[in-house]
Amino acid sequence: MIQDQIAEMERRALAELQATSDLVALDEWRIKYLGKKGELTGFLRGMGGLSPVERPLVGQAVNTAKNILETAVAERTERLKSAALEVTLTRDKVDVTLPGRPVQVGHVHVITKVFREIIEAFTAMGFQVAEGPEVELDYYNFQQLNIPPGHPARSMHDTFYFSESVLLRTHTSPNQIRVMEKQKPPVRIIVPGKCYRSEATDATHEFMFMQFEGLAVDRDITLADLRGTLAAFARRMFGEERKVRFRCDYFPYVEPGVDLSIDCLICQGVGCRACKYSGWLEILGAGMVHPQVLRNVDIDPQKYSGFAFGMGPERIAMLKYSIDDIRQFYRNDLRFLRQFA
Ligand code: FA5
Repeated sequence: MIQDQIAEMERRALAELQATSDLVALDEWRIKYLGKKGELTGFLRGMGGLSPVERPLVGQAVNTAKNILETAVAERTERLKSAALEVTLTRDKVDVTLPGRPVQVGHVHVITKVFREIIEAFTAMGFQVAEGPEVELDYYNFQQLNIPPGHPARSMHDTFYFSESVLLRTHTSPNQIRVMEKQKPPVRIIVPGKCYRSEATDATHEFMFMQFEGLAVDRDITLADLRGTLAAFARRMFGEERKVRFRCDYFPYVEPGVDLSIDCLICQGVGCRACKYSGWLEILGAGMVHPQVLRNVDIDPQKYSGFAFGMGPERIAMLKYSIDDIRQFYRNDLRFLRQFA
């Protein structure tokens, strides 16, 4: 009897189902018994040759078997899935009590440290911080600062040019013009940033270095204000006992021009490589803003005067930490840099 064959097939299918151990085997089982060409459908296909009396009985037996097998396979699928999940959970178990991996924490670069100290020193005196571009126009870097094409002062700056009119700024002084074009007196700003000069490096010269431009323009500003401001800065940075030396210097955009040196902390003024055996280390150039520079930005030099300075934080860091070669800062030698953690 066909019903017996169906019952036999059902027993076999259930036994095989119990033997399946993973989802792939389950799929194969499903195709074999419940698929379009599976054994169960085979019984339905053979129903054409049955008598009208047998047909509903066999149909019912097939449906019952189908229900039983579908329920069984659904249960088996669930069981195998949760067994697989169990295996994954056990295998990938995270022990939350284990100590974490140590995270490497860096620290700021020594120049950044000095940079921040300089900013604090000047903002405490009422200066504001401004910024300008590193890729600069000849117009701002030279022309508006009284350095027209062919001026001998250009040879003091070994310039990296992109084109006749575009260059890498050689100093932060172009920001004097940029700021005064937009802001009329009173002006009190500092502009930190990178500068570039195509020059041979030595213990005190890099081809890329930082500068801080300072500019104060108002009524009645005198050289005494410049001296007082810079001396106050030097004492805050290096201590009350520091010796400060002003000397005449020439910059076409100031009149008069000065440079400021500090007695060399590295050799205590005796003479060393860093101070070129002079006992002094120059940290900045400065002066009273040239009347023509003020006129260039439509500020009346009869009414207003100002001072400007440009200092190198690397030189300040050298003094502060007794470093006798500026090139150490950008070599990225961690043995050197970690000293300043
Ligand atoms: C200037 O660059 C002027 N613009 C400064 C200035 C501003 C004068 C405003 C007057 C008014 P000087 O070339 O001397 O001047 O550079 C100023 C400072 O920048 C130096 O004292 C030094 O601290 C630093 N500096 C200059 N060239 C280098 C270099 N190659 N490497 C490291 N630091 C440098």
